[in-house]
Amino acid sequence: MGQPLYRGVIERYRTCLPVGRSTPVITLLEGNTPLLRAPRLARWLDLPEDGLWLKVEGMNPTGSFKDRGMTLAVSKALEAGAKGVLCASTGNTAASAAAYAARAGLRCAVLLPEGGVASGKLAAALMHGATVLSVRGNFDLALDLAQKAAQEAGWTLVNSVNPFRIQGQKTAAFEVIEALGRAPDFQFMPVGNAGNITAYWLGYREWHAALKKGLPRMMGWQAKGAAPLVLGRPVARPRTLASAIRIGRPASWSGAVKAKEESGGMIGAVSDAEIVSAWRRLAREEGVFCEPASAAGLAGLIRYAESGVFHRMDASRRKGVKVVCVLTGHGLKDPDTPTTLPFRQRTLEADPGAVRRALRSAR
Ligand code: AN7
Repeated sequence: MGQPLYRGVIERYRTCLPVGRSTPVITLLEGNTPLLRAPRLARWLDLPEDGLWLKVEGMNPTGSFKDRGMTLAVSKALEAGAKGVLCASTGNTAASAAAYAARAGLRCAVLLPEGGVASGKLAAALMHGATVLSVRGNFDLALDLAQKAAQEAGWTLVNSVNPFRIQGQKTAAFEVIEALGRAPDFQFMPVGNAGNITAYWLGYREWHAALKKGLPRMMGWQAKGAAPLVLGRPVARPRTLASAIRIGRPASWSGAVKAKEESGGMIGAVSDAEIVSAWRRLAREEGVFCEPASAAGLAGLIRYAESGVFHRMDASRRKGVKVVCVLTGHGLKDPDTPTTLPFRQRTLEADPGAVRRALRSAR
């Protein structure tokens, strides 16, 4: 006999989640994502070869970490007899909500900032049959609208202000610990609405409470033009090329601050240029294509490493250091942003000589 079949995060972590025997389990087999070593980047950053690990959340069924929380939020909504589920989203939450609602046979409506959602995410929401509402305004305004509308219509809000979302998403921390055999020393990740950093910290703390083992320092990164947690105040008009984290008033503000403070971590801001550079480097050197927002965490790690922190660690400590970088979403969700970069793509005559000449000058 082989291993028992994997049945998604609710069944895998049932005893740690708020589900009962009668809760219907709506799953697309989310979770169980790879923790992938990144030896080239590690070497470059003065980390040991097995010191840098990528949590590849783009491998979830709808291409982002949102599925971990959505399996629980939609299962609980169905259990409670919801009329429908509703969310505001920069794209990934919408794609995930739409897919799980389809699976559950529930109605779904998504409020998106008009023109601010990557095409793969919009395509998914439409394909899964969600009612797609493009709001003339940014994500923060869409979230206000979604909260009011959910209350009025008696639909369930499945943004991360829904506590079941955070509960489901904490399972990623459990997986990291299982894969490494312990908690990492540092975890770098992007921060937008701040649900994910809140959820990881919850997961790490629960594990710590049970086993009294170590905790990571939580290193969260926002885009410079959308960095309310770094500025200490909301940003009215958030701007960044990383559309997923174009958020000016994070709903889980206090959760992010708590994660940072309790873990001895930090929340910093990286420029779009740093995000793009990290994003391309990851794709070229490690073969992992994430979406731009996901690269904000890696850009933060590069910034942190370049400040010499790892270099200055004494050799014995550095040898055992474990850094996790969470890659929250798949690059294929946002196929348009790469086309804005100055890549060279040549068109040839259908002629063997032309191909031969082109290969001679290939890198
Ligand atoms: C790829 O989909 O907010 O700090 O509406 O899609 O938990 O918000 C997406 C956020 C990071 C930030 N990376 O996570 C939405 C939405 C990706 C994302 C974040 C998002 P949070």
